[in-house]
Amino acid sequence: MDERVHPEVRHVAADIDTMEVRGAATIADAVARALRTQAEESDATDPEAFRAELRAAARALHETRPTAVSLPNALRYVLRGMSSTTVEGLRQDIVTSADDFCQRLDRAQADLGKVGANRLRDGDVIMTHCHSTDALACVEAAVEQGKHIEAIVKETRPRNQGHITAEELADMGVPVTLIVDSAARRYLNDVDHVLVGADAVAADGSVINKIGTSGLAVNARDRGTPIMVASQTLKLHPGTLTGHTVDIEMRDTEEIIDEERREEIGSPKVVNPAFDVTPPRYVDAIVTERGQFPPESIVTLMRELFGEGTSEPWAE
Ligand code: RUB
Repeated sequence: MDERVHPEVRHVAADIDTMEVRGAATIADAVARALRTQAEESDATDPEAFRAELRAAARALHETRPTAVSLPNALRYVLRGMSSTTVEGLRQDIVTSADDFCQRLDRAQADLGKVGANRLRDGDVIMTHCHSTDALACVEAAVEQGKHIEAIVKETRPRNQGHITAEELADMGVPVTLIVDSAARRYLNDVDHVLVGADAVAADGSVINKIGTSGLAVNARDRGTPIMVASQTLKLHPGTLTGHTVDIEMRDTEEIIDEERREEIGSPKVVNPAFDVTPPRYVDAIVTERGQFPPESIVTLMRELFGEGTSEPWAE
């Protein structure tokens, strides 16, 4: 790694890589704070060296995981704050834009939660997949409105993020039933809403989220169960406006099976994609802090927010 990258930033990058820090919004918050640290600790003596150091830190953070677009969107937001002509000025620019970003993130999640809560009725049962802070914000807001919500939580192999969801729902006072992923279809009849988050939303309204989301959505559509995606606008993928596709992360196969067991069962090839793509026709609503959108109209919001495309300010 580039030697200009501060040890604390390396630490954050390693935590994202190993999923100690995970989930699109949490990753975005962590990288914004990491750039703030890099700026505060920088001993660059001229503005160009300072800018180059910040770009190096951003690249190190960007290389960790490829799918959650909140990560590059966060880097872009913070780096674009640099407008001063002195090192001290630039340092303050980064501190201000990182703080502003983290505050906006929190506010967006709270606002999104209120929109999502309006879709939930008293007595509703939701089914969740993985762990999404945006999705849980909707449940939390509904509970705060006095609604009784129950949840069927998919465990989400191989990393079992469903356990985190179960724990956080229990803390909100929501009764939880934990199921293995393959039991989802069986229990969809008991469910009023499938509620998931997003790592990225493409210009055509496709939702990129934890592997298994698309199968759940297809099954839910078959059963007539509405599928709600909680996704603050930070997850909108600007590159898809200009024809880029979203890179799906392939993770270590040891997350699924260890080497010894794999050999015992005849050394099959093992693949471990972390995310999948749910086409817009299986999504009923994308809930953002700007209101809810049918997936087909998300492109209008993207154009408003990003224009026709973006460049990467951390590129050399
Ligand atoms: C997390 C995941 C979450 C989204 C949204 O995957 O797929 O649904 O990131 O989360 P992983 P949030 O565990 O591999 O990071 O709403 O918190 O941004």
